[in-house]
Amino acid sequence: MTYSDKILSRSIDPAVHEMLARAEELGIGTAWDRYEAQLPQCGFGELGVCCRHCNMGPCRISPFDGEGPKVGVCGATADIIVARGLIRMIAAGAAAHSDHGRDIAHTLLLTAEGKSGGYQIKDEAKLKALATEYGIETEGRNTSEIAIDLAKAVYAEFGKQEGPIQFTRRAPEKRVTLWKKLGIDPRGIDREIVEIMHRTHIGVDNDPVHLILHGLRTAVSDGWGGSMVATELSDILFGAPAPQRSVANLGVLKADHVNIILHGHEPTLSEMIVAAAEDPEMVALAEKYGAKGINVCGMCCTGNEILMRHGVPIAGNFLQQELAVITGAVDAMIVDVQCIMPALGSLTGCFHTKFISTSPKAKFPGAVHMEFNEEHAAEIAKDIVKVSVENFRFRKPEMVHIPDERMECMAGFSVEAIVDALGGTLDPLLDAIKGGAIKGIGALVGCNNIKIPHDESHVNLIRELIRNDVLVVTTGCNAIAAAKAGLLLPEAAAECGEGLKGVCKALGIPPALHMGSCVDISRILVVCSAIANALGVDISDLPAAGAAPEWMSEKAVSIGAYVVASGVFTVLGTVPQILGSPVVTELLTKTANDVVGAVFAVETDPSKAARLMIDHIEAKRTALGI
Ligand code: BF8
Ligand code: SF4
Repeated sequence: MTYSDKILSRSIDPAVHEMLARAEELGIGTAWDRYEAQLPQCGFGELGVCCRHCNMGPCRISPFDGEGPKVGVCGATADIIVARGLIRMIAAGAAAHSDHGRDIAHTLLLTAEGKSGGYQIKDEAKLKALATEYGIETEGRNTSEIAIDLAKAVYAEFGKQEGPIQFTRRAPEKRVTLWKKLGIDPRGIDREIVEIMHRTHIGVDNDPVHLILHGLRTAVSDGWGGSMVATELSDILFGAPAPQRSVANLGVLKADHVNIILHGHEPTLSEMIVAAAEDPEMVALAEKYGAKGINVCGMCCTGNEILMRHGVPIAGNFLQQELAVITGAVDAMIVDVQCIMPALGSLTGCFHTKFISTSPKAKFPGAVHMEFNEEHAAEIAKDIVKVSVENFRFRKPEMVHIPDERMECMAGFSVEAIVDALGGTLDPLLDAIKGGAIKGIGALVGCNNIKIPHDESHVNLIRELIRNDVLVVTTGCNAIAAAKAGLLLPEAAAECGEGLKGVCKALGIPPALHMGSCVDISRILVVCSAIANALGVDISDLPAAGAAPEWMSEKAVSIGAYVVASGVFTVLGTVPQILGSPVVTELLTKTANDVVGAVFAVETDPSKAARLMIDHIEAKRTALGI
C-alpha cells in the first residue's frame, strides 16, 4: 500500500498510516486535521506572553523591538507573564500526578480497613519495607495494621503544612541539602500546588526567578512525592512489575473477539477490568454473542500499568486513541482520567463503540458514565465489562479494519526487577558504567505531540543513544513507541554499540528498559539516587541525561521541572511556551546549572538531541574520572 506524503509525514508508524488512510476513506477527521485547522497557532501564545490572570486583560506583550506594549495593564512584563504561565502548568501537572497518587493511597487505606471491593495487598514485602522507611513498627503486627498506618502516613503527605515529604529523603544527601539551601525542599504536596495558584494571582509574586524556584519546589513534590506515592503504593496493591512478554500496536485488536480498550491512567480501574474480563461468566457471555473471547488491551499510561503487571497487550500511545476507534473493532473504550481526547465522544458516535467514562472527576460529551468507586470496584468493573461485551452484537463487520501491525515487546522493569536481572545488586550496572561498556543512562519519557511526526523523535533518539552505548530507560508514551518499534526486545541489542550489546546479551535484557507509566518516572529517580549513593556523588554528577522528545502535557512540564531540579540535564523535543521571556529562557537553559546542577535544552532534531545527551554524558564521565 502506498500513502500520500501528507499521511506519511504524520507518523513513522505503519499502523497509523493505514488508519489515517482509512479515516480519509470514511471522511473522518482526526487530531491531525484539527491541528491543521488551528494553523497558524497564536504567536503570542507560542511565546508564552499572553496573560488572562485577571479581567483587566487579556494582556499580551509585543515580541517586536520598539513596537507595541511591553507590559500588561498591571505592569507585568513578559518575564513575569511567562514565569507565571509556566508554573501554573507545573501546578496542573503536579496536581494530576499527585491526585492519582492520592487515589491509590485512598484505595490502600480502604483495602487495609477491609472496605474496598476486591483489592488485595499483593506485595507484603514492599509494604513492610515502606512502613519501615516511614518509621512505622512492623514487628508482631499484621498486614492490615501496618497498611492502615502506612496509608494514613502517606495520605497525610498531601495535606501537610510542614515537610519533609518522606520519599524526598531517598535523594542523595547532597541533593536534599541543596534543596534546603535553595528553599525548594517541598512541604506538603497540596500546599505547594495551592501556593503556585496564590503566587500567580494578580499582584502577588512578580519576581520571575522567585516564581520559577517555587515551581521547582512544587515539581519536586510531584516527582519525589505524589508520583512516587502512586508508584510505590500501586506496587503494594498490585505487585511490583516484573519483566513480561507482550505485544504492542493496533494489530493487537482481534476481529473475532470482544475488544475492550482501557485508556487513561489509574490502575485501580484497569486492574479490576482486567480481572472482570477473565470472569468465566463474562467469557461465556461473549461466546453467547458469537465472540471467541474477550480481548482487553491498554492505551497510554493505564495500558503501561497493566502491560507491566499482567502482560496485557498495548494498542498504542496518545495519538493512536482515535485510530483505535476507527478500526471499528473496539466494542468499548473505557476511560478514567488524563490524556483522553474529548474528540472520542463524537468519533465513537460514528461507530458502534461504547465510550464509557468512569471517574467521578471526568465526564465527556458522548460518553456513557458508569461511575467507578473503590468500595464496589469488582462489582462495577463486572457491570462495565458486561455492557462492553453486550455491545459486540452491534459491531458492523463491514466497518472493521484492523491494521496487521503488532510487535513483540518486553516490559516491566521496576527497580526491583532491574536489581533481579542484575543478580541481586546494582553492582554489575555500576561496573559496566565504570568500565565504559555502558557510557551512561538516557531517561526517555513523555507524550506524543501533533506538531511533530508521531513517534519519530522517540524512536530515532532511542536508536541513536543505544548505538552509542547509552542504556535507555523509558516510560509513558515513549515506552509505547519503543515497544512498537521493537526496541523493547533483547534482540534489539543488535542495534547497540559493542559495549551495550555485550551487557544486554549477557543479561538477556533489552537496551531500552520499560519502567512504566509517567508516574513511574519516580522509579528512574530511585535508580539514579541508588547509583549516585553507590558512587558517593550527587545525581547531577552522574553520566545520565533525560529527554522528552515529543512532550505536550502539563504533566510533562512538571516532570521536566523535577527531573532538572533533581540534577538531570533534560532535552525537550518540542518548544516550550517560554521563549518570550529572556529571563526565564536564560534561567532554564543556562543559569539553572549553577543553581540545581542541571539545565534544559530545546532541540527538535533527534540526532542533535542525542549528541547533546551523549556529550553531556561524556563530560560527566570525565569529571568523575571514569
Ligand atoms: O501520563 S506520556 S500523552 S499518556 S502525559 Fe499522556 Fe504524555 Fe502519554 Fe501518560 Ni504521560
Ligand atoms: Fe493583564 Fe496583569 Fe491582569 Fe495579566 S494580571 S491580565 S498582565 S492586568
